[in-house]
Amino acid sequence: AMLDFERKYRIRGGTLIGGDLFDFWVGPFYVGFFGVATVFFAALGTLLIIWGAAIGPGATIWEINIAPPDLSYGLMPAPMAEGGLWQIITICAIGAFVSWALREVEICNKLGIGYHVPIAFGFAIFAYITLVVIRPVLMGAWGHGFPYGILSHLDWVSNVGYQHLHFHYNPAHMLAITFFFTTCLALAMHGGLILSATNPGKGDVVKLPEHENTFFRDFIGYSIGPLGIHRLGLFLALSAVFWSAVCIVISGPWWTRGWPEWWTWWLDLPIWS
Ligand code: BCL
Ligand code: UQ1
Repeated sequence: AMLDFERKYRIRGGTLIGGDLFDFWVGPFYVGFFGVATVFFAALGTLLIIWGAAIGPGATIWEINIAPPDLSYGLMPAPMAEGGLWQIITICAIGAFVSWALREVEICNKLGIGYHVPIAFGFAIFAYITLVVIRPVLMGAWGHGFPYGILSHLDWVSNVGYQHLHFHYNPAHMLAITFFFTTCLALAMHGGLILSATNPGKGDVVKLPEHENTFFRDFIGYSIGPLGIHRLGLFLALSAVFWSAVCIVISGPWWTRGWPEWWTWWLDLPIWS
């Protein structure tokens, strides 16, 4: 059944492409040109993954591995069974992710709200494109992309990590991890605070932002506020993904040695001598 506010907000327009052509809903889902595009790319990509799994060696889901072409292919298209499949699946993945983001934009347009959600998703897409397009292009071969497989992509992360001796010394990786962990801290505090205010216990009334602010002012002398915490949360989460993309795009294209060695700039500071 359609909720009354759904009926109210199901208005025409706000599409980026195709005018009224796909401007309709299927059940609860808005379709749009980009809904059709998402389904197309996702379905094609999934079928190609199933094909890749079928021609691959493994017998279980863990062994599925659709690898990028050998480094010797450089930035050329490769034969299907030798990485061409990976190349087309990558195109389908990017097509599906970008279409999904643009469908979010169309929904924002209909509602007259900001583009925060598609922009946030855009950061995740940017991290993925950094891994499978930007860094491989900068390094001159699609073979630097990561393989599509549950265990094989873990092996790739480990191998690329150890190629740089000790990836924890990568300063951008440090920042990314710190932002990921701080995001968890912020969401745990926020979730806890909201639930504490809205679940006062039997017979007591629900508490409002004044109580929330007062808790944190009593506790640490500062409250960022109920709107501020969401700005902070978005900033922390986007920063985590942004610095992730940075940490991998500088590993190889810019810094080719072990990451511990990068810190010699610190030991070389004139203040020590
Ligand atoms: Mg490390 C990367 C944390 C140890 C080597 N590492 C990362 C980062 C993150 C991290 C900062 C991955 C997140 C990311 O990119 O998000 N590493 C981390 C932590 C430790 C750690 C916390 C730890 O020890 C506690 N790393 C190590 C060790 C090294 C190492 C020391 C191995 C030996 N690490 C590497 C390497 C890499 C990382 C190499 C990276 O390449 C990676 C990185 O920075 O990549 C950018 C970004 C998010 C995405 C890319 C997801 C994109 C999602 C897309 C757009 C949408 C998908 C939709 C989906 C298919 C739909 C599904 C359908 C639904 C189910 C219906
Ligand atoms: C906070 O200050 C606040 O405003 C009242 C919230 O909104 C409900 C919160 O969820 C949190 C976690 C805080 C505290 C956060 C900081 C950074 C002081």
